[in-house]
Amino acid sequence: GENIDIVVRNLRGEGGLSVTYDPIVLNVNNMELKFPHEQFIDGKFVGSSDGRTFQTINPATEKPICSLPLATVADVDRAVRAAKKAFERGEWRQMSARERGKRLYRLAELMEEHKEELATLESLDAGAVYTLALKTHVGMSIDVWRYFAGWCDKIQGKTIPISNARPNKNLCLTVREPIGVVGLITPWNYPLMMLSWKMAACLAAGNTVVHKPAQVTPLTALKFAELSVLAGIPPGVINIVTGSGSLVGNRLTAHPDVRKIGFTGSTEIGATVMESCAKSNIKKVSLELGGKSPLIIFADADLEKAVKQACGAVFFNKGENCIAAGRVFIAKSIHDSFVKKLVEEAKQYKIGDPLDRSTAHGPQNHLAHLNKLVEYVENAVRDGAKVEVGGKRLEREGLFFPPTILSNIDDENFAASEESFGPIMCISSFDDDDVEDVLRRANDTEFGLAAGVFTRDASKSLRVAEALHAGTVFVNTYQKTDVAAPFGGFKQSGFGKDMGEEALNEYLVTKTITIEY
Ligand code: TAP
Repeated sequence: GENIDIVVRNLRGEGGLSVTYDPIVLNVNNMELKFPHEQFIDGKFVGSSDGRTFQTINPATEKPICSLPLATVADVDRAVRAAKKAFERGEWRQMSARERGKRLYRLAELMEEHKEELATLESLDAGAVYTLALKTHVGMSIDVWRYFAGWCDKIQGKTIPISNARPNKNLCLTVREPIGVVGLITPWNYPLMMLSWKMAACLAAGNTVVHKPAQVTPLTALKFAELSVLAGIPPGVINIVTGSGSLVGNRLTAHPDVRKIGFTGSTEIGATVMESCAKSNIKKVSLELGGKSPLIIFADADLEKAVKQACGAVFFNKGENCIAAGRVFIAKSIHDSFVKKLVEEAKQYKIGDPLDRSTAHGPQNHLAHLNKLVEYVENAVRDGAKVEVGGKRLEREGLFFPPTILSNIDDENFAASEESFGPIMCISSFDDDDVEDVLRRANDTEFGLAAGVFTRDASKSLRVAEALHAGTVFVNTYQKTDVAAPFGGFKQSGFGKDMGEEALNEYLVTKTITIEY
């Protein structure tokens, strides 16, 4: 490709910031889309140490978009060295917290200016429906950068009354400090948003970072890296390595100079990450893992709303959604009519090209995932599930799997406990009057990410919300997350929060200073 030099001159009157790279240029979605396709280390876009590459695929066409460097252990080590230097000796550490905040605000502004490009890229690389990508994948990313930009100069310690060493006196205070080099490892379902949820809090706290996006969806992270240069984030503060989890991710978790890992992904890999963090150098770690979130619909719910929300709870982002309602419990007295309405609603989702403005349901993220969904339905049916609608790959170009509804899922069914991470609603029924029993079944899972309840009875909703073992409970709504509200799981859904003030704790350490006078 051609070499381009982007200079932002009108950015609050400041100019001179530029970034040079070898771009991929596509004419797509009524725009010229330019983006880097190399990894980003120490402020520069570079290839891998051994020159090897891999391709990233557009799931709507199954055709390659471009090739990227397949990072090596040497690349990770180089990125960690850059991050360490930036943390220990760079401008980042010297600048005031308020200045750090200004640059993060500027980054959010640049993301806003480039949101159509970012959303188009997310659509091409992850199969995200463009309209949803604008609002959620990119929109919520921008929000989270703004939210944490505002925290930078509000991170403060305490003055604590301790007993005095008489006749002298003592003053005790705490200071909240960044940890150092942080490794971030994220999945493919919301590539830019998962990066942003973690990295915004991490940088607001003053750390430096090496990020590994999922290998199947690396592109928005690289476009983001380009914008970070234009926002004035110094070299080495953000590094993005593109490669596999088993090699690059594993090296990050084991690296002796990385002091914290923020991980989002499966429970299985989360366990190996935690083990590697423990064995290498007792890294601090936070894990956002799998879920099988129960949604309970009581007979006294606003049923029209509950139908729409239950479908959204499962089919949002083609089900590639960590808090997707993995199990829907419906009161027996309304079960049959409610399922009928759900099926009607599921059939209305317009399936097609994710860039088409009228599409509601795009292709699944990548082939291996789609194949797992096909197998998931087969296993559920083997265990007694009834397919109400969908259930098979669509015969058309692209990785399309329709909104699917399975009923008659009893507690022993494979689909009662396994996460699908796709657009598959798993329905079980319960006795209207036995609230205790449905709560027991809803909590009978090793996951605890989210849960939901629909009822018009206010005290029932509060009793149920209190009894559900999940990090987030929705009442008469679902899917309503916000950058200001802490988000994260219980049990094997992991620990440590993203978003909200609490997320800062994941990226800070507290120093106690005691003075005698
Ligand atoms: P994973 O297979 O766990 O992958 C997540 C990330 O970890 C990827 O970047 C992956 O790299 C990397 N990785 C793989 N092996 C590794 C290792 N040995 N050491 C370090 N890193 C390694 O998950 P997935 O299938 O991509 O994502 C789906 C899962 O994520 C679901 O279970 C879902 O529930 C969960 N999820 C949870 C949340 C929250 S907030 N709790 C949000 C989204 C998703 P590569 O894949 O590139 O090789």
